[in-house]
Order: sequence, then C-alpha cells, then structure tokens
Amino acid sequence: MLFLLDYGAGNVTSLANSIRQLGYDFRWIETPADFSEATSLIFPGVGAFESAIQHLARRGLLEPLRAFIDSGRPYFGICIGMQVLFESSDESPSPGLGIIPSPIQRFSDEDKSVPHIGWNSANLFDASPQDPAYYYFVHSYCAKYNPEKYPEAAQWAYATTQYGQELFVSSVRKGNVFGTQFHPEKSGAAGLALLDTWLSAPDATHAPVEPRISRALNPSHGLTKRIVACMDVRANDAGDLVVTKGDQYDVREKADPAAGVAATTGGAVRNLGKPVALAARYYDAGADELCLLNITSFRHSPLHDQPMLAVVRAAAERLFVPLTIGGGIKDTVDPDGTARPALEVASAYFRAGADKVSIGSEAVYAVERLRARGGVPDGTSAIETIAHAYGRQAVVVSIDPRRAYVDADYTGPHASELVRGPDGTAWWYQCTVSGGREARDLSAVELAQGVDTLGAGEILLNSIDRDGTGLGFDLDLLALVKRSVRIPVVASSGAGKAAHFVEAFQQTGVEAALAAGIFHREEVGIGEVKDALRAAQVNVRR
Ligand code: 1PR
Repeated sequence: MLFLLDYGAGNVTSLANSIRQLGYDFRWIETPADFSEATSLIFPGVGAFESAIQHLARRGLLEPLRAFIDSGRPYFGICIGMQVLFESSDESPSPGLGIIPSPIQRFSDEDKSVPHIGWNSANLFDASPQDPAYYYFVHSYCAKYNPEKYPEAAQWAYATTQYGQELFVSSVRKGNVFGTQFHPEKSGAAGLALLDTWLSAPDATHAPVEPRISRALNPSHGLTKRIVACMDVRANDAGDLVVTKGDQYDVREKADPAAGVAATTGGAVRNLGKPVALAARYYDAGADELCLLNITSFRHSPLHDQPMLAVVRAAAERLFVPLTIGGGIKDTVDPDGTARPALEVASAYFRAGADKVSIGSEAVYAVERLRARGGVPDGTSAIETIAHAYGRQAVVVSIDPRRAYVDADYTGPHASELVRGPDGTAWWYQCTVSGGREARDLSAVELAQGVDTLGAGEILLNSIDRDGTGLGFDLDLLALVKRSVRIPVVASSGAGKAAHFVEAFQQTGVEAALAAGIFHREEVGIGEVKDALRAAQVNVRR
C-alpha cells in the first residue's frame, strides 16, 4: 500500500489529487504505526525545513520515517521531503536525517532573485539531454552540487539544475530512495508523467542508474519566464461567483443604453465566466501559473464556508500548475465572533490546494507598522506568521499602486523615487488599500522593500492606471520596483498584445508577467504570447 506523509504545513492536496488522477490508491500516515503497513511512501514536503522537522518530531514520526527509509522500501521525497534526507539546512537549527552527507544551503541572491520560483529544466528518466523536461521549482534553499567538497553526497545526485551561476541537485536517486527538489504535482503533463513512472514501479529505483549530471555551468540558465493567467473573482448582483474584470479597478459595466446597460443602475458587475472553467481553459492553453483573486473578500461567511475555498478545491482537483489565491488574507472574525488569525485563513487555502497566498491591503498596514518601529520586524504580521510556517515562497504581496502626479520641482518625501515623463510631468507610485479605494502615504518601492524585509517571497505588481487599458505594462513602475528588491516580481496590468510581454521581460528583468482581460476575452492566447517570447529569445516553457 502506498502511503503519503502529511506533516500538516503546505499544500499536499495537489499531490493527492494528482495521484488519484493517475488512478492510484493511497492512505495517509497518521500514526507511527502506519509506517509498518506502507510498502512505499511519498513525503510531499512543502514549506519550511524547520517546521517540517519539528512537526515530524512532535508527532513521533521522525524516527519511524528514518526506519522506513533504512528498511529499503521505496521512498519518494518531494522538495522538503528530499531536503530532510540531508545533514542540515541553513534554514533550520534542527538537523536533517543525515542520510546524504552534505548541507542544504541558501541560494546566493547576488546575481538573481531568491526564492527560485518557476519552471526550470531537469533531465530525468527518459528525457533526452538535448531536450530536458521543465518542472516547477519553488525554494530558497538547495543542495549545491559540489563533488569536490562532498564526494559521497555527489553519488546521490541523479540530476542537476542551474539557477543563475549555481548548479544544484534537483533529483537524488540511490537504492530505494528517490527525491526531487521540484514539484511533479505542480509540473503539468511532465510532472504527472514522472509521478506515473515512479508509481507504476517504485521498486525500479533500486536499479543502478547513470546519473545525468551536467557539470559545466551553462552561460545562460534554464529558468523560464512565467506567464500567469489571473482571475478576479467576486459575487455578481445575483450572488453568483463570477470572474470579472475592471478598467482601472472599476468592474461594473459602463452605463451604455445603446448596448443595453441601463444608465440609472450604472451597470452590472462584468461577468466573464466561471472561475474553475476559465482556470481549466488556461491550464490547457499552457499557463505557467494561475492566480485567483477574491476581490470583495465575502465578509459574511465563516472561514470554513468561504466560497473561494470551494473554488480553490475544485481548481486544484484537475489543474496541476501552481495556484495563487489572494483577497482577504488577514486576521478575520467569523460572524459568530470566532477569531481567525491570518495564518489560519492561509492554512485553509493551502489545505484546499493553493500553493501561495497573496496579501494586499494587510501588507500595506504591516509595512506602515514596520516603519513606525524603525524597520525592525516583530514577527506578528500576516506575512511573517505565514512565511514562518510555510516558507517565504508561499507568500506573495499584491501591490496596487497609482501614479501620484506632483509638480516638476517637487522636493517632498518621495522625491528620490520620482519618475519623469517625456512631456515634463512627474509622479511617484502611491500605494492603495481596499482595491484602490484608499490611498496611503507609502510608495510602491517602500512597500516592496518593507515586505522583502518581513519575509514575502514574491511581488505581484499591479498598476491601477494601466489595469484593463491594454496600453502595455507600466515599464517605469516595473523597473523601479524590480531593482529595489531581491525577490521575484510579477508584472501585472495593462497587457494588450503579445509584444507587451516581450518588452516587460526584456526591459525590466521581471520574472513573470500576468494578464487577465486579453485572455478572458480571447483577444490574445497564451500560446501566441509564448511564441512571441520564443521568437524574441526569451526562455519560456513549451
Ligand atoms: O486587499 O488582501 O483583500 O486583496 C485584494 C486583492 O484583490 C488584491 O490583490 C487587489 O489587487 C485585488 N483587487 C481588489 N479590487 C480589485 C478590482 O479590480 N476592483 N483587482 C482588484 C485587481 C488587478 C490584477 C488584474 C491585472 C491584469 N486586479 O490582478 O488582473 O490588472 O488585468 P489586465 O490584464 O486586464 O490589465 P486584499
């Protein structure tokens, strides 16, 4: 019987869904005694090394796990499930299992953004070395490939992957043990095929194998730029959950009697389709990630009846690429008065199948508090509590800035971040909360740097001025924020044609670009965007 080990932090639902989709049965390890019934085991570790080790130790599962691996039965460790095989991690004072004698170390952020998030190449099983498959990685720590220093550990290395100028072990394989740093359950068809290969013959890993190591650092690394399809979700006037789309955040149809939209009502909430059906369409079209934003937060539901949880659950059942969920990730109170801290809200989404949560308004307040404390984190914000439990790669901050125009001779507090237009206008990028309804005295750069300090793993950078306009991304904004942080930045708002993605990647260095309207209205397809990027020599996943 195949068993899965869930240590209670992170999205393990997606792995369970993908195993079911492939037609296999499994049970969960619940007590130490369950290990004796397992004939094979997958440990889909998601999150932070320290919380994984602590959690296993608290539940008395750490030593039985070691005994299981020592027994020679097939073991497949994913991400943290692979990392726990190593001796130690820079991320944690607790030691790992020490089966592979080398450390897990943090990526250097001197030449690149950390965490390493996205689709990167790894050459496993039947893939040809010239045409490796792309898998989804999301981690800040890795086993660096260093056979001179750690010759014994190098014998475990089955595949390596390059990120920037660093070569790391993306798969281990020896005897009964197999492990991947990437997430096959989030790697679309390639990931499902890999899982199927292991599930159909877990014992086959016992066969001696030729490792597929590429020793030379390639001048360019294999990480691809990501294309993200975003769905803004809210209840329409009839109470149904729909994907909507605003123009500069106004999601109501413009009053237009000629088009049948009554002038008196100001128009209904724009309805562009059902969230799960649209998400499925984008998965099939090759989206690298999907993002669902709950733009009204459904304040009247208790957490466990949140309509968005059902949407995430249904999407995660059949869409095997990363899923970000945003909106309402903050301390809340159920209608019966029960307090639900942000960490609990986020946990509910991770259990439903989300891989990342995106925090909007609450991040602005957290950075305002951080600045009032002189820039010293105190561990209490939603960003910190969620990043501590799930790892910083699970926390996205969504920024909703708007241009604040000032006189050309402005010398105020935001003078150092002023952008000047060709027509002599000058502006800075002002943060807003509550979907753009309220402006705060905080710039997008200050917010980005503040959330980097607090432990966010990625920035989703919107622009209220460009949202829904089709005029192209705000390249000044992207470049400004991108050069002020060391974490990945996702460009958002304004995409109107494939060339806009090319200019965003080539001119600002962002790691991903997101669009909504052009995809919903089928004006431009994801395939067309990727073709244009490929033609412009931008590395993308097929
Ligand atoms: O504040 O933590 O509850 O989060 C609320 C979330 O909802 C934030 O991520 C915020 O950006 C989003 N949001 C709130 N109100 C709106 C609105 O439109 N009225 N949507 C809204 C923001 C922006 C993008 C959009 C891109 C691409 N949507 O996600 O999809 O601009 O659009 P385009 O390609 O059509 O130009 P909290």
